[in-house]
Amino acid sequence: MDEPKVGEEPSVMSQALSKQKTLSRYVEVETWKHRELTDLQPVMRGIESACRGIATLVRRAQCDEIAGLHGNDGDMNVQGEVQKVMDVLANNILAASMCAPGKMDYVASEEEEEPTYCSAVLQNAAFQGEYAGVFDPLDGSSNIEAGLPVGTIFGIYRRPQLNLSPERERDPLEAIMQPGSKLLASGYCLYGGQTILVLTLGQGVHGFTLNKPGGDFILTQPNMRIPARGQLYAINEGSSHLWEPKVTEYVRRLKLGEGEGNVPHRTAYVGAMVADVHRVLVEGGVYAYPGTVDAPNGKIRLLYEANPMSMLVEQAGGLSTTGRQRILDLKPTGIHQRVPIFIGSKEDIKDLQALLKD
Ligand code: AHM
Ligand code: MG
Repeated sequence: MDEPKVGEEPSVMSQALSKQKTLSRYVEVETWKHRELTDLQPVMRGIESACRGIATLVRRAQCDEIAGLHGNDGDMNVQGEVQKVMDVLANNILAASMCAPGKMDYVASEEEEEPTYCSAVLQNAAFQGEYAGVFDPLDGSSNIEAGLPVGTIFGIYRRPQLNLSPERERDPLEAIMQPGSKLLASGYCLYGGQTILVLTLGQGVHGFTLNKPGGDFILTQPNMRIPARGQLYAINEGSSHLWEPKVTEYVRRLKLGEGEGNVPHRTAYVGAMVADVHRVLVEGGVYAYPGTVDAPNGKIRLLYEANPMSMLVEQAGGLSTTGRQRILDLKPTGIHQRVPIFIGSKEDIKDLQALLKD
């Protein structure tokens, strides 16, 4: 893609701009090529608009005094975590934007105990859509008050076509209780120095950057591929005394670069999965949130965080595992289930799998 250069004639500049591929153009072309994805086009437009809106809110959070807690002392969400005003706002924006195009049946969010049915949002009791969405509306929201990066994570499933007898009721949650390998699309928006939307429709991973507030997402990182080995790891080392010994040993080997072809890894931890996984996707390495003695399944939610991120990273040539099982093969047992996760460069993750097998 030709980038306009500072000082170039305006005509050269506008020609270069006209060649830039936008997210909506990319989605349009992909959904023409893959007919089974056609109806995803309006859903993606909804997500794009939500990311744009949340980016604006994040930028203004301090000035508009919405960086703090929700409710008097902070309301709790279903995870037992204190909610921020921004968690609630981002949640409402995403639910409304995903339902508005009239294609989604329901959306399930990290912030809500039960899924939101789009029939209620659309005020049409008879409405049934063909897709279901999952999202973490504001990942890493504890970063908000300090003005540090946060993100949005999303995934989209098709509702399975089941031949049920009339008397057997459909399980309303059947779509999102499928393994992550059934995701049709997933992605994240990173609200940092720039707003970046990274997407997979199952045909590779592409990164788009918002060119100005309220503007277009421009394809800036086509065909993202994660290096086979990295040189960094992102993990909350404050919990290392609570890890299983083999995880401690794995991190020791990462640091020292022990093992065939390994190199010393430095540590870098933002504390927002979207930002940490984005850096791993670009530079290679490992993001991990292991289980601990007091929380054996760790903190990361399977439906809203682990599965969409695992689809993206696998599509970019990486791996994602609990340490013992591929994340995308897990059959969910609950909509707010948590899982330990190690995700990133193929060779780095294979070292962990080998260590845990011994
Ligand atoms: P959240 O979705 O409630 O913000 O929690 C998930 C976040 C991840 O983005 C991040 O990697 C992790 O929690 C950080 O947790 P900790 O402070 O325990 O390291
Ligand atoms: Mg999160």
